[in-house]
Amino acid sequence: MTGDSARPPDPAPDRPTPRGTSLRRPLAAIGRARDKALAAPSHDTRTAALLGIALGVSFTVCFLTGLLSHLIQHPPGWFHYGARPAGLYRVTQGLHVATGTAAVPLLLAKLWTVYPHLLQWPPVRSVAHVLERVSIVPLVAGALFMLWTGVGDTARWYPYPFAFVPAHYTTAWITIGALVVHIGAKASLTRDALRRADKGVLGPSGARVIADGAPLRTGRLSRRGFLGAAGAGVGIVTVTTVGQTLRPLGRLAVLAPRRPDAGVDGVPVNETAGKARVTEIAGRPDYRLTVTGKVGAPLTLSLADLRDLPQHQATLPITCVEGWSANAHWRGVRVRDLLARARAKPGAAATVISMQPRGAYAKSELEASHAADPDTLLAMEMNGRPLALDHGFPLRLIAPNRPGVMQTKWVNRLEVT
Ligand SMILES: Nc1nc2c(c(=O)[nH]1)N[C@H]1C(S)=C(S)[C@@H](COP(=O)(O)O)O[C@H]1N2
Ligand SMILES: [Mo]
Repeated sequence: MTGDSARPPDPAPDRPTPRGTSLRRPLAAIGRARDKALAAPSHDTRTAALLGIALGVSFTVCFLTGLLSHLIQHPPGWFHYGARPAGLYRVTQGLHVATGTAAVPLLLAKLWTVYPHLLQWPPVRSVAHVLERVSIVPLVAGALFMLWTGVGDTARWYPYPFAFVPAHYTTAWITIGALVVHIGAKASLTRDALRRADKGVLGPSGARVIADGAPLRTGRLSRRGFLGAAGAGVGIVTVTTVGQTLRPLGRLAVLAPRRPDAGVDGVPVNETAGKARVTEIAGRPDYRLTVTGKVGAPLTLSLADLRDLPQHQATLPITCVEGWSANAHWRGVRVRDLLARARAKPGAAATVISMQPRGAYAKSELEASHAADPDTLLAMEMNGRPLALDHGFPLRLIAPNRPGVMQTKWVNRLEVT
């Protein structure tokens, strides 16, 4: 064995401390265990590089689709998101959850691959090396936090005292920043590891631990076997969850928190009327929809008035940010017809307000592009039946290309802005 990574640990014998002799043995034992681990292909640089690339791709897609979803829900002034294509958000958010889910087995495999490298001695070699080491802390902690809170959110599991959205969003930037630094630090090593067609095994610094052509120890998992197991892990978690949004695989979605076809009238329910505390108020016979704000003629409409207006139909998905989505057939009044009737200016936007007394999703903003779209409805029917109470009876918003959290249920007010 050659190379600095294979050097036994040096507990600085020229500075004897009272505990020096007692530390020497365990350090040497750790060094031996590390070298033994490093000799396995599942811990070598090429394995780490291949897993790193897979993780880099999945985290990048996950970050970009997550950023898009955040911008749609909290749009800064410069950001405008169109209503078309109608199913675009379904694809990007499906990708967000699928790539985040796939990253779980990849990250576990990567941590397994590199853990012996974290025991290298001496721990510090150069400024670049220190930077690279330090960047690993937010990278590993951030990645674990993102996947834990993200997977938890898909199951509506929040076992922590802080709010999910700001924590998940802020940590995303920290993690992606650390990832960029890490890729910069590892680019050349990765390139070298991938170029090498031989079976020599590289230690943490790229130094040869086992010479080219030397037979690898038998009885160890081969690189192909280890990567195959990681790939199988990705395949299993993907096939058993992606059906929550990819309808043909719906039956296989046994690990998905939601089946897209299981729910009231064939569509899942996120917040029930009971939880939203609208059961009593939504059923009142004196229900009225009001259209107010920047309008020439404010409207107050009963359910009978709404039914007398021209009705339109659209097939549009509900796409929950948590990853599930389901198509439904909707029937109701066009928002743009209501705005025109109230003599709102062309190009007006609106706030859609529900009867729900409190909650982050009790109202949503409708951009001009969505307000003007012919398929943006205040629906009274879903899948050929009167809207169920849990789906937003008596009136709910349904619009193309929009996160589920913004498809406000139990609507009783449009405030034109
Ligand atoms: N008023 C109100 N509307 C709401 C919600 C809510 O909590 N309150 N939840 C939203 C979320 S997160 C989703 S995914 C969709 C789900 O609609 P569904 O329950 O009819 O499937 O409703 C949205 N509309
Ligand atoms: Mo949702």
